[in-house]
Amino acid sequence: MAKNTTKDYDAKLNKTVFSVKHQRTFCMIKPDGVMRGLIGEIIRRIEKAGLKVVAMKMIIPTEELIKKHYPTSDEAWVARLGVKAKKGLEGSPLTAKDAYGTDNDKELGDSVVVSLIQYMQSGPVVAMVVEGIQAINMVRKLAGPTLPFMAEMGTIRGDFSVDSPLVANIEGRSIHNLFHASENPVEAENEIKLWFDGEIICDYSLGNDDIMYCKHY
Ligand code: IDP
Ligand code: MG
Repeated sequence: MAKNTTKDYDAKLNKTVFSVKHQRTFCMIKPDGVMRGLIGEIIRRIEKAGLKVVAMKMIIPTEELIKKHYPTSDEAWVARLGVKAKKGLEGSPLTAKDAYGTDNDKELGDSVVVSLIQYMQSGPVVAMVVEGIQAINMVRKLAGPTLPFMAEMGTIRGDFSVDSPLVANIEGRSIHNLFHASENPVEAENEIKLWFDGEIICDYSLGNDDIMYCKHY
């Protein structure tokens, strides 16, 4: 069996470092973010962290695109939305049945999906592909958790919203949380393919690369 040479090792290491440094994620400024004039503010935060926007466009998504983006035919995913909505009631005097007329996770998730489609078509969105070290986790960190009233200050959702499912679900609307970011590598890959299928994703260097990382891969 061939022995691993230092050269093989270096090549493997370079490849690994390359894939970490050039990880790509999908993110999107939702209609409330666009209509509140926060496009620049949100992109500024992405760039300030050292991440790079490598593709971008503004569109009003079709219902078909939204349904593909959110796996609305996946029962487990829909039920997870219901669980999240219930979590938002923790600490309030209301039960899920009081607030939503049901405590069934799937039924609750289904009503969230309907309002989510309306929300995502209420205006244009800015869809982006962002690249950089651990970009998926980094952009989620910049976004903050789903429910703005629980999101820390300093995050996009925490700084620009106080929305809570307690109010949103009773009003029959989606949580307005300004921004979407892929949660994991599988979501990132699917969402980039869905939103930028066949479109050019740009390859360029940032002026800070030399100072931040010293070495090019
Ligand atoms: P994420 O956007 O943080 O990844 P998901 O659980 O994937 O959160 O939910 C997708 C979107 O559905 C959320 O960003 C939010 O706009 C909406 N949403 C989530 N939970 C609720 C809810 O309880 N009520 C209304 N809308 C919700
Ligand atoms: Mg999600």
